[in-house]
Amino acid sequence: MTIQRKIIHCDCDCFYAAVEMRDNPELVNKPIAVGGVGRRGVLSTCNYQARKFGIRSAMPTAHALRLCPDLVVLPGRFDAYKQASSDIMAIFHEYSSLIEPLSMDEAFIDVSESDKHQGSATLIAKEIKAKVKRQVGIVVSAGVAPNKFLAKIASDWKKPDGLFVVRPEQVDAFVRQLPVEKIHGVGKVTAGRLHNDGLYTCSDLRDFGLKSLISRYGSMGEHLFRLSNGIDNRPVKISRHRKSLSVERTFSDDLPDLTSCISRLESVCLELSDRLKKHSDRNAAKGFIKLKFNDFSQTTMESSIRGIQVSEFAKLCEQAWKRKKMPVRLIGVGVRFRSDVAPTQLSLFS
Ligand code: TTP
Ligand code: MG
Repeated sequence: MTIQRKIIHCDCDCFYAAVEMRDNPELVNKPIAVGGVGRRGVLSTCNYQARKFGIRSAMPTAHALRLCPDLVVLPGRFDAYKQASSDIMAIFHEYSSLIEPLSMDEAFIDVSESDKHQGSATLIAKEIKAKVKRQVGIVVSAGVAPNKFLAKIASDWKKPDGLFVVRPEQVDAFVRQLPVEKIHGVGKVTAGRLHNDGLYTCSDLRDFGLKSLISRYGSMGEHLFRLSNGIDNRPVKISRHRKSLSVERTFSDDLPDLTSCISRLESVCLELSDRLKKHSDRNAAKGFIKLKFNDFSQTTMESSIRGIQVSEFAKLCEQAWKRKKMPVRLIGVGVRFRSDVAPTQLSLFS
């Protein structure tokens, strides 16, 4: 049985390089890459200008420089990428609570239940693209389809700055012409075996038939048959492993100065420690504060903490406030958990 959903897959274009171009417009019309500059350095990614020279992720930097001697290679600023990533994910969360991040720059968003734009996933995807561009300054490519398999292929179809939609009635024709390499789980080795059997496209897989696929490829054969028919019932899974927890409060009147911010901090911290009780199995490693000023700009500060102590958040608050020294409309406090406790792993054994 085919379950019909409305899934959007979003993936940022040349993500690390895009953050670098956003923060330094001089780089915009140049071929740039992010990666190791040393003798054994490897590139994490490069912008689309650099791709014209054949430069790719995971390519040795020295090789890339031979292809394009003018390539600007930057060392990478992971805090900036993490910040951009969480800003982008926060925008996705405005459209659905069913979000499955796959990496820093990509996520599935299930909008089946959304009533925005009369439920048009295409219009929602357009709005998400525009909002991320406007608020974060990063270009996202999006794919819209009735399932995860096709949404992920669709987001890649028109990159960069792409939006590609596979409507339910188009699934059959779209899938038929797909090369087997596009199927989730088909790497070089499986593709080689399929080619040896004369199977190059999803249409070939269908014609080969379920029985023959299973006898040649075991359970993988069934997977191939299902996807080559455009059937993928995997739900969008919310990541169960929460990385942080925070509480935010917007004040009806702006807090005019630091003293008034600090006087409100205690009750926000109390709420945070209350919410943390549900996560007593986790260790908070870092505390952070977010201030949104009355011009809507915002800033965050974080540091290591031992428990939720108002005095520690007050110190962060002071540092953050001094960056702008303006009236504050919102205070957020939160913690980041240590990553070494992994409930998802433990549950495998329970
Ligand atoms: P991708 O989404 O795979 O690539 P991209 O965003 O740079 O480019 P595209 O437009 O094709 O989506 O990966 C996201 C980020 O992850 C990328 O900007 C850098 C990092 N990354 C690595 O560090 N090493 C790698 O080998 C790859 C593929 C990505
Ligand atoms: Mg990307």
